[in-house]
Amino acid sequence: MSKTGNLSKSSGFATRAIHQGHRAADHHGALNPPVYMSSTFAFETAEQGGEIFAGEREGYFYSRISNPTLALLETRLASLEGGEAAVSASSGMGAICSAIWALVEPGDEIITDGTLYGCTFSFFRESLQKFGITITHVDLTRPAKLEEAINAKTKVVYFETPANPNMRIVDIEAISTIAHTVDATVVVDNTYSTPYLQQPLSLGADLVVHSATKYLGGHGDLVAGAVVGSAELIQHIRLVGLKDMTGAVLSAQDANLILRGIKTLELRMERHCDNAEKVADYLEGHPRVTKVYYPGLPSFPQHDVAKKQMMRFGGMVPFEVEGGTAAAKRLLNSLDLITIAVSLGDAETLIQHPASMTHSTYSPEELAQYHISEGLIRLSAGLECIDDILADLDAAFEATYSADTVAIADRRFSTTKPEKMAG
Ligand code: 4LM
Repeated sequence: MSKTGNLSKSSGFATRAIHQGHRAADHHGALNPPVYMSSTFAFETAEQGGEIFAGEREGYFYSRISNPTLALLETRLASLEGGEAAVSASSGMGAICSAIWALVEPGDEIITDGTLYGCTFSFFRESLQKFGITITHVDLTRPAKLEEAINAKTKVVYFETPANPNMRIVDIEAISTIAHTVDATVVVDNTYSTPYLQQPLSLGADLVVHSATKYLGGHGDLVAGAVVGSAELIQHIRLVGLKDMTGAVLSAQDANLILRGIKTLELRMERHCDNAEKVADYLEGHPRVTKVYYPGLPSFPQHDVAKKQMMRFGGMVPFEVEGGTAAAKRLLNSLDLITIAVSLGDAETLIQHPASMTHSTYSPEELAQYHISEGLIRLSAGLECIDDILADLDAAFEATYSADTVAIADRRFSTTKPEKMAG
């Protein structure tokens, strides 16, 4: 709320997350803003409608272009990311596609890191390449590699940091500096960090994209996305990428749920980080765990870069266990409280197997090439009591590696198939 609804940049993160952009006096004193469930907006005269369409007068006219509830969410997200403007979308993929389609033309090149969310990877590799855009995967954890690859055709440099699913960290400042030598637009997917932990625009990136389905919404009850950046770029993405190319507009109901979600983003992220740190410590000390990929661990290879650009290290804890994929699946099946599901950033602790789920868009060769192990397990630390999360993991490890479980699983694997086939 706040009387003016327009807080200064020096106001704290949580204060802006709760108040920015809402002036109660404009809405009968309502503490919470009304939800504008309207696809279209009435004009008082034909002339007024024409002027609004021509951009000569401010006003709403159709919710695919803008809507007051979406506008409030966009104002708030822009403030939290430190951008001039934002545009919301009906999914993270809707946001990414709307931004990228608006930035490139046939003949252009996009450089991306090879580790990306599975559908972002297939969007670049399959969808965009069909339209004459070259996609070059470069190891962006090594800025010198970008220096070698970048050229006059490079229009976009795109990455996630931490990257889904293996937490590779890209130095946003170093990559942005190199990308700007050829005026490429730097796009960072900040879904894993949220603006509470990391603000890519302040480190030189041009655009931030989000799957708001995750931490921003925070409750697993909606699918949404957003792009944040300069007013000029966002206007172009709204009027070309979103309005004409994807039409991926967010519903006002879901925008309202995200507005509610981000009021508690700071509190939730602190708890996600607390729980993830404890899970990472537990896993690192477990004799059956062969690798833990958590940037907060001093053993993580890019711990220093993460420390430089992130306030804390997020809620995602990928790891590998002894016995590879078969043991990984047994572990998942042995859990009770922790839910087997894709997505992340919810109140519930979620766990999944990227090679067969979120990253099944990668071929086995691509998984190997881009450092995504076939046996990798990805845990999204929820908000439950940490003792209960650890107890569930403990019981599942016990069940997975007890001599009986292994023997039964092995017997089932080696006998049932041939018998069935013979019958
Ligand atoms: C998942 N992720 O990983 P929508 N960017 C990142 C993501 O992780 C995702 C998207 C964009 C998962 C979904 C099943 C870093 C999604 C795409 O799903 O379109 O909102 O976001 O489990």
